[in-house]
Amino acid sequence: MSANEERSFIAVKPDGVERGLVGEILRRFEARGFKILALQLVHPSKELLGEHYKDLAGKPFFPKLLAYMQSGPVAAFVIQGKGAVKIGRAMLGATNPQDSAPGTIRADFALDIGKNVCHGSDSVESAEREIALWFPAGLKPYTRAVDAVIYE
Ligand code: RTP
Repeated sequence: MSANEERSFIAVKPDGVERGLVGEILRRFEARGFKILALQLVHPSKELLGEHYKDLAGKPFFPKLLAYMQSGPVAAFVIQGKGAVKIGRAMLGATNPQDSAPGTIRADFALDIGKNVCHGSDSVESAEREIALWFPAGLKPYTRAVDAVIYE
């Protein structure tokens, strides 16, 4: 896979869906130049979330996190493009919205860590794992003429 084809898994969490922020968040990634490679509204099972957040299983906030993530549908999507993982995280902002830099999604739309609107993969390896988990049927790559204008 070329550098321009790096992928990240992004999710708008139930609070973001409830607040009607899906379009705004997708818009930001599209405007930056990323290709939306997959897009789905998911009602995640406890099993899916247990796997997704398996590194956090021992944390005191884990049960609250699972309840939050099951409080409504999640808008799951995959972005593709140069620097997708690092730029994706930067665009979301720090995990705790109290620390997020102005202009990031969490700073612009959230106040509490337990209602921080969105998720983004933290490494290329995590992205691969999360994409396989949330899109088990696989992805269908497609070409975009505009890539010739976005990339040098
Ligand atoms: P995410 O996976 O959602 O992108 O967040 P992250 O990597 O930046 O942060 P992580 O430590 O993996 O935490 C996952 C999510 O758990 C919730 N959380 N609550 N102290 C708390 O109450 C607490 N700490 C974390 C947040 O929703 C965080 O995004």
